[in-house]
Amino acid sequence: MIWNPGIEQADRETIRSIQLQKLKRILIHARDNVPFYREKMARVGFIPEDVTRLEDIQKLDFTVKTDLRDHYPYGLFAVPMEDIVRIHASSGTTGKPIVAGYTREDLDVWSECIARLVTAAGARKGDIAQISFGYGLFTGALGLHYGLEKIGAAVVPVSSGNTVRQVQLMRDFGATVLVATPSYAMYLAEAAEKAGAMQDIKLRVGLFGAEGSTEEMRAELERRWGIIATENYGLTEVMGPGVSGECEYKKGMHINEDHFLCEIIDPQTGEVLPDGAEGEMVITTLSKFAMPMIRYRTRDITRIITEPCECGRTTLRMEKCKGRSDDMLIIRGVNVFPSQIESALLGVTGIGPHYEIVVTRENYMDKIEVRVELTDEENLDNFAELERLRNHIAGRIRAICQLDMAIRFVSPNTLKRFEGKARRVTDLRNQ
Ligand code: DLL
Repeated sequence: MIWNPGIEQADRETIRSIQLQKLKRILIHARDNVPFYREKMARVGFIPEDVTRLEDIQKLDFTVKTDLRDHYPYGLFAVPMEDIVRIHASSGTTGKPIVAGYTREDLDVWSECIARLVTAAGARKGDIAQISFGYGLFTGALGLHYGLEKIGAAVVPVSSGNTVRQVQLMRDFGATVLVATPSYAMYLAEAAEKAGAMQDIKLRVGLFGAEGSTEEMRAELERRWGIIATENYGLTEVMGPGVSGECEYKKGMHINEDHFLCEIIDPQTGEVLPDGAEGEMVITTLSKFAMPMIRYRTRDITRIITEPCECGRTTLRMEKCKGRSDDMLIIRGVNVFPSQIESALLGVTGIGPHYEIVVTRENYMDKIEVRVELTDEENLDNFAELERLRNHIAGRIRAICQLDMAIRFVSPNTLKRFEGKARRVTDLRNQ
């Protein structure tokens, strides 16, 4: 089922003309109402009324996270405060939070974007959707909440935490859709298995997102829950979830192109790359009136897929994110994304799906240790088996990352579990 065939199956020319018309409108709105954008445009003599092609936007500089921090909290809002009806924020790891405001129309657009994506993933009227994202300033929970209600699903706003009770509610309420981060979905699966509840759970679809996960992690989640696990993408700065999401074919995330104009750039040089090339995603919001974002650098590394999708939607897709450019580890000069290590680990028999990566520096040499849980406690004393497993894992990692990493085995259920976004990397090199 396609929620909005008029847009999701429009021909490319129609999409581009909608984008152009909306781009012009939002650029004018940004210039007229946000001094930051007015100055940005004035510096290069940019006149929104003169825009005739989508590519004209390349004349403008990028907007970056520090621009939002510098204008904390409301300095990039483009409407009077009385027109703002919702405020969200993302905590970030350092510094001031990133704040996002929404007008009533922005909220309607948000629900529409989510309605399309959850429908594409297979959610329907009649589904019971357990939302296990944390409710609060985080955009994930309320974003999915209103979009799922819009399609007629019954939303169960459980929020995150209290994992044992989550499993009980999932069983008792008959949840058919689970909304969570992939890492929390994995933790919940373990809890459901431990409680012997799996056979009574009716989940059908997983709507996962807010953090990266590999195909191997997806396969593990699908196997454990017996579901189809889909992924969606977004960020607070431009809306929250709702930018893009997978359909049932799981071949990239369909972009809501009438609301987001996406470019891929070389993260080093800022040069715009052709469709298909890997680089950093840059997003311009085409419909967000409270806080337009013009050429926002997401730091997320992905590529745009233009080949038609079997589902019949004509929208461009973005590939699963490889990681964030600022998550990339440089180990003895070699670039490594944590997602590559995850790919190497998942699916290895004898270890669980949780892991931690610890980076240190000794005598000017970077050292990286990967900690994994054994599934069988008894193997901790089986030297021969541990050596075999260690060599096997180290070999898989070497093949993918071209690096040697130390592998440390720990007892089952001892690594940290996450209820929201997982933090798997500890980099102690600068301490
Ligand atoms: O995580 C919005 C969201 C909520 C998306 C729920 C999907 C589902 P922030 O907290 O601002 O917003 O974090 C945004 O999270 O720039 C990516 O680095 C990362 N991220 C989000 N979705 C994915 C994904 C929400 N599917 C940041 N794959 C983004 C990889 C993702 N990374």
